[in-house]
Amino acid sequence: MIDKYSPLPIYYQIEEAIKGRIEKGELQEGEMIPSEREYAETYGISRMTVRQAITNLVNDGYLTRRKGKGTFVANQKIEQKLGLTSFTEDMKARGLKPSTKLIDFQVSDARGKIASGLGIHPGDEIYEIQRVRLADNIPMALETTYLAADLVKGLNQRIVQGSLYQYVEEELGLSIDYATQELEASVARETESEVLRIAKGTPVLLIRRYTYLKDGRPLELVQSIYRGDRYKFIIDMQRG
Ligand code: 16G
Repeated sequence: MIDKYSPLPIYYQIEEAIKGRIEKGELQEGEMIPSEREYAETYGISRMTVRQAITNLVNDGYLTRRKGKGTFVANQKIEQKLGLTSFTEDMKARGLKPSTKLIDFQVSDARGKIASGLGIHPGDEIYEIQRVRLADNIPMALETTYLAADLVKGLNQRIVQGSLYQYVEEELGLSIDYATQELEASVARETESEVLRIAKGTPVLLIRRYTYLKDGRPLELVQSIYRGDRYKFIIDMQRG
């Protein structure tokens, strides 16, 4: 499989071979890969070369090293297209079971940026909801959602443990139309790391979404922390 006369560096060829096996499912998530020594012997190359290939795959998120144990195939990330979909829809479309752990549900008074973002007056009532979103029981994101109580009528704890978008569209008959979203790199703080079951300081994606209805009224402000080891967002772009 390795071509020593190829212009492609040997470490790169090894990298592609391992990646290929992961993509074909010959090496499964969580499976331990052969040791550097084994690879070196199989391919008749130096351990240094193998190490370089493995380090690159670790850096690219294909493999993870566990101290004193070995190198394993990393969990593959969920690829999410940036469309105006809900968490429930996204997970179902992937054949994963969505669930929600409600952390907080409060009715409070709108203040500052939240009031202006929701197009309401300071002091107007809002729902402030904090939810951990899980896929097949694995925590994926921590979401804090703000909604105007006057617009999203009758919301309760039970409803937000299911799909908020489904309630808004099917029960309230409102048409969700568009959103703007900001994406930023960040690291998990103490509370976030606990609920997402990741180490403190792990890279995460911070997303802010402002969603609007067809008539232009703001529906929600959402701040989410997505696990960087589980998620990648894909943006389609077109010129012109
Ligand atoms: C997604 C949205 C969030 C929305 C939620 C509704 C992002 C970054 N966020 O998580 O804005 O509130 O879906 O999901 O995509 P639900 O209908 O399952 O409650």
